[in-house]
Amino acid sequence: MTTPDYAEKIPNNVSLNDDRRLQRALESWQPNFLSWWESMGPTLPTRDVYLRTAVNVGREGWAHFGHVPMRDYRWGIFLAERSPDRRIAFGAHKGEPTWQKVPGEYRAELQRLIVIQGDTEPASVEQQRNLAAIAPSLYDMRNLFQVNVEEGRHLWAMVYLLHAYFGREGREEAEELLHRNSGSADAPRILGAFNEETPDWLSFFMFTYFTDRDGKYQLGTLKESGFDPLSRTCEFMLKEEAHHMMVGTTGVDRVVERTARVMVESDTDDVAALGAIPLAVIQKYLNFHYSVSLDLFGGETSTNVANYYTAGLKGRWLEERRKDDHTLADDSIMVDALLEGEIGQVEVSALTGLNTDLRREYIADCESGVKRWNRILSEAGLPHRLALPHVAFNRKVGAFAGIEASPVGERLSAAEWAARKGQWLPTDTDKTFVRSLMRPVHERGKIAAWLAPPRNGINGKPFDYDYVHLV
Ligand code: BYC
Repeated sequence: MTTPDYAEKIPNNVSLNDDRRLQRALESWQPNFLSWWESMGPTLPTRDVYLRTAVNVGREGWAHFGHVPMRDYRWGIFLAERSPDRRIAFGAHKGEPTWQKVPGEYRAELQRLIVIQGDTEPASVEQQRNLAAIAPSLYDMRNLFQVNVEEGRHLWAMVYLLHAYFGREGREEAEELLHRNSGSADAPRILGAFNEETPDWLSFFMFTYFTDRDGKYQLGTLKESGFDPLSRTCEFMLKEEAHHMMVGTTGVDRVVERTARVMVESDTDDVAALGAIPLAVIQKYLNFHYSVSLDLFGGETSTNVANYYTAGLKGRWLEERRKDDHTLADDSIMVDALLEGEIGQVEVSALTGLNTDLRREYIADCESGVKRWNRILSEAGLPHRLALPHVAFNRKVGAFAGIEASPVGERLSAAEWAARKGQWLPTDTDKTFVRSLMRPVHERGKIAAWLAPPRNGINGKPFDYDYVHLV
């Protein structure tokens, strides 16, 4: 393990210097990455931004904060420290030493998992590229850019694995990661949620709450991988991911807080005319982002996931804390299913139900967000509450992809759905309204009227710090 050297072209702690071929390959990918960043990354020109840059992987002092021109941000390759005695914790290879190279028989599956993970990272940067121009404060703009540069670094993390361990095919896949684009008709991103738009800041906060949280859970399962370089990469990515979670959680907090305040002060639910976002609109955005994020966990039953687990490639959330045999060959699980057209549950083998297992961990985490937003409402003395919609609501992947259901889980005909979906999902009118609030507030210490200021600034700095210098 080496300490990253920032004098190098690609800062890294993987001794890139010792492998000239790999170093050259990555150095030739670097300009392509930068030209992707220029053409698909943030559109608002800035002079510099107060950014966190990873400088080490230890528990303390792993990041440095300072104003940097965004193009000069040092996207590096960082793997968590290696534990020499680490053993595979699950599946058919349980107890064997973890792999330092790709096992030939699992090459295709591992590559696929890494490509899917890698594909989401630049996708989110593309989705968020126009948001800075309508940022509600310099603090928020800085957080957006922090998330963006770190998603760029997470792309580097996956590209490093592809280049270092998957030969020519890996290098080709690394190129493809820059060619597919979010929402493109010809070459879209792989997973559904990453082709949706993020046209406003309410969407951004919901995305960083719900979709980034899928990232947290998927990275958590890949951190368990028997392929040690993947595990160590994901471990370090999760460290950065905590900030993205904070942006989403406190972002929605602050929207709800502001709305609640206007509702109480003016004694009305109809806060749109007063420049705040009505709770009903917040609920619709929540419904949308939660349901498309549920799709990211794949089908309720999946032979892919059973194979990944048995092969030791992708574990469960907090695998080592689970009290079972970690092979699951004889276990079963109840999963959501459509039973003779009705929404119900069916018992399946625990292995094929692993996507459901992970989705349930995720749902429990999402419930904690809703609880905190409801606490804000209750502390404001309001009886209104937000809620997660039913798992069958607005699903495009898995058991409920072929049916329609209301947020409380009643089955609906296609005609009922078409007539009522505007009550539950953002309509064009809602989107236009939210968009109308997105007037940029780019002056130091100021904030848009639809959002409460944050309780804390970044790295101990106050809210009115000069987080971003515009050109
Ligand atoms: N959209 O067997 P099934 C993040 C495909 S987010 C389109 O049930 P499986 C981040 C599926 O690929 C985390 N297609 O699926 C967040 C399969 O295709 P094939 C990203 C979908 O394989 C914010 C077929 O449908 N990381 O990091 O068990 C900002 C049958 O499905 C979708 C990962 O996802 C969909 N939503 O599970 C930045 C981890 N869902 O085989 C970053 C790696 C499924 O028939 N990926 N399909 O061609 C995986 O572990 C799995 O591939 C999935 C799917 C969990 C995604």
